[in-house]
Amino acid sequence: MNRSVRGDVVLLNDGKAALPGRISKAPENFLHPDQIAQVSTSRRGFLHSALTLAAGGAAASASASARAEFLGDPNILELPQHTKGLGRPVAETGYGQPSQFERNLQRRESPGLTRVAAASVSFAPLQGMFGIITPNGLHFERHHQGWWDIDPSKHRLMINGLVKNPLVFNMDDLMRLPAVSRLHFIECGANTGMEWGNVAVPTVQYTHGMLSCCEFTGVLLSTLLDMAGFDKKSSKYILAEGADGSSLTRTIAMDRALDDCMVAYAMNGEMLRPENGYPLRMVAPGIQGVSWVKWLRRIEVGDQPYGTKDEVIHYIDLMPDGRHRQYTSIQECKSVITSPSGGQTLLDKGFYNVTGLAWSGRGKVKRVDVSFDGGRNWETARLESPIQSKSLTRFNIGWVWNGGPAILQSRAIDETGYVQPKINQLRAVRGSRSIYHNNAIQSWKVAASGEVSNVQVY
Ligand SMILES: Nc1nc2c(c(=O)[nH]1)N[C@H]1C(S)=C(S)[C@@H](COP(=O)(O)O)O[C@H]1N2
Ligand SMILES: [Mo]
Repeated sequence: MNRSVRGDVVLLNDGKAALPGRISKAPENFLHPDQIAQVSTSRRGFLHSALTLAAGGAAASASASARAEFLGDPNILELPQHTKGLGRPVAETGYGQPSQFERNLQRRESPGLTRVAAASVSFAPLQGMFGIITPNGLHFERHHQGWWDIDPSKHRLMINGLVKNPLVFNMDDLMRLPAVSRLHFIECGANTGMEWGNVAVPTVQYTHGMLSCCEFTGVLLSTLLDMAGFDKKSSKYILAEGADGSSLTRTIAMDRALDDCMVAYAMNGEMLRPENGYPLRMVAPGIQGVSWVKWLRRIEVGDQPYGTKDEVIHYIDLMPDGRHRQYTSIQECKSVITSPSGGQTLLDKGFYNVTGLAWSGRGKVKRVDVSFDGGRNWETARLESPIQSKSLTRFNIGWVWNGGPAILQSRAIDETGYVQPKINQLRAVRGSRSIYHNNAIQSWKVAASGEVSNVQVY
């Protein structure tokens, strides 16, 4: 490499620092929520509209933000009202809201996916988020049968099955028990599922946005199972059941249940949001999202897997030989560059802080490598702290765009030594008819025009 990186400053061959380039935001950042419905729902139409919007956005930003002549810049010379006048007293609402200028950063339903009644999903806007914590209002949502705001005074959690003392807790009882707080990611098993085929979903919000990471507070499942006196010899599994109409029920192996699963009532310092399972949800670290049962009302201890509909019909992967993989729970090591990413446009040559997220359902992220040439050469990115087990890890790396075409990729390695695969390596084993557990390396192509798009590199 003909350059060196010191902190965030990239020094070129001549020892000068590269001027920072600018990025226009992904197309959905320009859309008003009402407009998204107007985007064509056909796959090709969606892609086309997204690219058209991206191009339009680039043109607009390029003219609006041409480098200001600092000399005579009225933003410096003229004292604005907010410097001269009285500010408002404390915020109007007791619960604060983001700046009005940030209101287009929203979780969104994919215009390319059809909502079937209340079976719905909204994606987190990863391209506009920082660090590793997902703000509660931007946490992705996935509901099989809609969401509810359940009265906590009426909510109960039952522990039954192979236990000496079946128990029923109300929320007050639960919240008096020894509590733990832990940082964990949740990823829907279907995240990045469209990429199994040849569908190029245009933005990182829709390729990877069924992913979030919060500090959860609650009671370890082992605490509850001990209180109920579970039968240590015969009990091998638990079944978690939700209180919504989807009859969502998932088997979790006892060793995992006892290891780090928890029954959580809080996320990021406040009670769970209704759409994320208020007042109680399962937190199953490293395991696919579907097992994080929301509105959790019952845990049954058993001696064999339960084979529920969400385990034998759904959440199975069709293999090339026609058989299905079942009980695939762990989210393997994965990463994605969140900026620059699909739908954004690089407006100038120069320095970019390339940033992204890495995670593993098996422990900590050990290393993230980034390539700017489609995987021929790799450089090691900086990992930001904290690096926690089964949590998101933020990575950053400096890059100078020379104005030519480039392909950006990230490849994560976890503490078990597992290396995130390329899409063709994954397809060689799993075929292309799966929906779930696609943890392949994501490629973003930067065109000479600066437009960034989703491509698959074999
Ligand atoms: N009771 C219940 N729990 C549920 C679901 C549901 O529909 N009902 N959806 C599951 C799925 S498929 C996922 S990916 C996660 C999504 O959690 P979130 O909506 O908090 O992001 O919740 C899981 N738990
Ligand atoms: Mo899911």
